[in-house]
Amino acid sequence: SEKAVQILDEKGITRAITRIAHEILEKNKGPQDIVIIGIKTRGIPLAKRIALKIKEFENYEIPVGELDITLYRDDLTKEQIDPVVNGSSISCDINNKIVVLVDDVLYTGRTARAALDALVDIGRPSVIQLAVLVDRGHRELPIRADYVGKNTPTSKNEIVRVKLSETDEENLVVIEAT
Ligand code: 3GP
Ligand code: 5GP
Ligand code: MG
Repeated sequence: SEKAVQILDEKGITRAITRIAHEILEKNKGPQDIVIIGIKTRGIPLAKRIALKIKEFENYEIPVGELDITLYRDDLTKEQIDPVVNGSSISCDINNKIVVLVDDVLYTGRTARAALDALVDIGRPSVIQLAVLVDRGHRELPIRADYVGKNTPTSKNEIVRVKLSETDEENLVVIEAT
């Protein structure tokens, strides 16, 4: 790959996840009634890592669910990409729960919006919050994250490559030019 700039190494990712776990506990005054839901590929290992940190801090097991949102495109131009929920998902009860959605990268906000749609179809959470490892900017909808590992302004022709040992056998985040 061309020029890649590393923005998080393994320790940086772990510190970000540790901080987010503390922030989730602080904002919600403890681990009760929280459900963590990872979005498709890399949101899922991140969700599990956050839940594991909370288990370490509080000896409390938070349920972790999964949501599969894929990109539906009617043609191949980026502007036509619309994220849609792919089949059924989420095995845990979200009624009256504090749902923390987790994704690796927040960009336009369209994936988060599709996730909100899916959640309100499934149940009626008391609160929905959003945690992301990287916020790269360029929102196209009124969506923001409650918990952010790293705010990283990008240009639209860059991509943020997130590698996690569960899916990629190493832990790092780099920005690449396309
Ligand atoms: P993820 O499934 O872990 O989220 O969107 C499919 C994959 O493509 C994502 O993996 C993400 O890592 C990667 N990706 C890289 N750049 C982009 C981008 O600009 N938009 C989207 N939607 N995905 C990207
Ligand atoms: P959004 O829907 O907010 O535009 O983008 C969020 C989703 O698209 C996330 O699930 C994320 O995986 C993916 N995405 C968008 N931009 C990037 C990026 O630069 N890098 C990575 N890894 N994923 C991205
Ligand atoms: Mg993602």
